[in-house]
Amino acid sequence: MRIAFFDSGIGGLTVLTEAMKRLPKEDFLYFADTLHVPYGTKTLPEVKRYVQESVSVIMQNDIKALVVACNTATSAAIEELRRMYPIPIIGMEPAVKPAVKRSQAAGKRVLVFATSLTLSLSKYTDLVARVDDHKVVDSMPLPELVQYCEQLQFDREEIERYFSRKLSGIDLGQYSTIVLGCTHFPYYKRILQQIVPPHIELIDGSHGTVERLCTLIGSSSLSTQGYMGQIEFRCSDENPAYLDKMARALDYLQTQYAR
Ligand code: DGN
Repeated sequence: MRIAFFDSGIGGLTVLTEAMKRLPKEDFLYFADTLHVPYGTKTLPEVKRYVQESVSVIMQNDIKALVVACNTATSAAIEELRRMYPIPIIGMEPAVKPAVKRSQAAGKRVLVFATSLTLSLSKYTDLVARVDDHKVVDSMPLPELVQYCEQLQFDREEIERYFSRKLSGIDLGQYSTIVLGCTHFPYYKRILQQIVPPHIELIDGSHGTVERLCTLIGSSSLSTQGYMGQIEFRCSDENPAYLDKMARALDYLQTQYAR
């Protein structure tokens, strides 16, 4: 049986890339809701409905676990999904907790990048309320970055200009950590790392999510031979050009982040 990954678009491939390293013998089904991408600028009822529709298609396959590889979809719908389906369902959580710990040690603040919807929902605001005793967490929505990513816009100068506009007027020296709270954002980790002061650490939730997946399916094996399984790509509008885009995006991630 396969493990399914789900996102509105190609963002979840950043999590799949991590899973391919930790579970090199597993087969995966990756499903993108291309009919409705992006989710981050839509309303909560809309996103709930789109997630339900996509997951009902995914569940028609033989699936042993589902990774909701999208922070927005996780915040909007994961509780309902867990009530509906009797398999392990793992979501994303912005890595605010480790970031706050680190910032306290450094006497600095934390900046969270995510979609507008993720930042507005109680899953995120409750998390911050729980872990941010000293009020060190700031946040910023970066909806355009999802659009850039969906267009496979990885041109360094263009992205640098975008970040300069977004971050102008912000004293980055006050931060120890930037949390990438959207699965589309790790595509830009390299570029961002070169823009921000070198002491800033960029962290995302992929590693934690994949660790949780390994625990829940009771399996993990590190391979020295690379990924050996099969991946099927699907998208809700069944557009062959998008399937090709997914393959190119995964290629990009693997060359950028080969470890
Ligand atoms: N990749 C999604 C996330 O992690 O929130 C957001 C993409 C989107 O649909 N806006």
